[in-house]
Amino acid sequence: MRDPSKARSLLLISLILMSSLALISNQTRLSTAHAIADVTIVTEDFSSVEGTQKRFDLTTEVYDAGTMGNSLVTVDEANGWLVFSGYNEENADSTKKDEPLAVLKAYQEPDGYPHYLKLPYNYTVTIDFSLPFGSKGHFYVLPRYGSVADKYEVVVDTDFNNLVFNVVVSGEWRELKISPLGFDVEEGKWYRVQVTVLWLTDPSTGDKVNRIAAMVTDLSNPLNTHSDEILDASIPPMAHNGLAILGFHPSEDFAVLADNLRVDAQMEKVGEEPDEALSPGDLDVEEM
Ligand SMILES: [Ca+2]
Ligand SMILES: [Ca+2]
Repeated sequence: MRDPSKARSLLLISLILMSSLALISNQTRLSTAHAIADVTIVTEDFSSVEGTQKRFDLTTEVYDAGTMGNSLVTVDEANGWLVFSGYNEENADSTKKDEPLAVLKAYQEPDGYPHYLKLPYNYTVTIDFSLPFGSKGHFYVLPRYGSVADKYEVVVDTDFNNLVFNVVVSGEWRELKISPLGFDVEEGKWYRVQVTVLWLTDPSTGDKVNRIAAMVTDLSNPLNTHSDEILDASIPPMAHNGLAILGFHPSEDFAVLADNLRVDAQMEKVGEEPDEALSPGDLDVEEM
């Protein structure tokens, strides 16, 4: 004999299932119609030396000055952190510094300038940093990176608690903006830096320009957050579009930790980006 309550619950379950499926397919249609989703194109958690070295060039642009301390970027495998360290107390008046830059490279390629990763014109990089107790150091995200002499600098200045934007073109350094954080960067705490880099038309001039927007957030107190941005066209993305990070202090012994790197980009080509020429060899298809 049929159990009517069982039949009713079966009917109910099927109805719920059907309506959920309809909802999911509606949402899929809506999201594809109205927004191009960001895709995560790079992540690194610094849990191993080997993994980090596949992703980062930790040798080519590590500058070591003076006789004291070695400028280094190392991986702390036990904690899963990237560690920038160096010694600049003896170099206070010099322009040569301990400056251990970590440059993103094409995955698993050897170190060296020809292998630096070229990012899309528009992207967002997210990374966390911390000052170990008793240490000094500022944290740098370096978009439109070509070399140490050609780059933007988005800096969290931990001496004066400022967000600073600079640009370096052919070795000529220029300050673009100093923006007070409104809170103190404290040792032993973690901060998240998010930098969005866009190549767009400046409505006031009609010319193409970089919009570089940065947000710094205290991960232990999200009320401590600060954002600012610049417009500048000194380094267009077709000239340089690498990405590097740095922990550094110009006149002190320093140590800075970094973790949880993520780069997100919209997988839609901007008009100016060069077209890739596909050849059959690129498709990895075995010949018949
Ligand atoms: Ca040194
Ligand atoms: Ca980690």
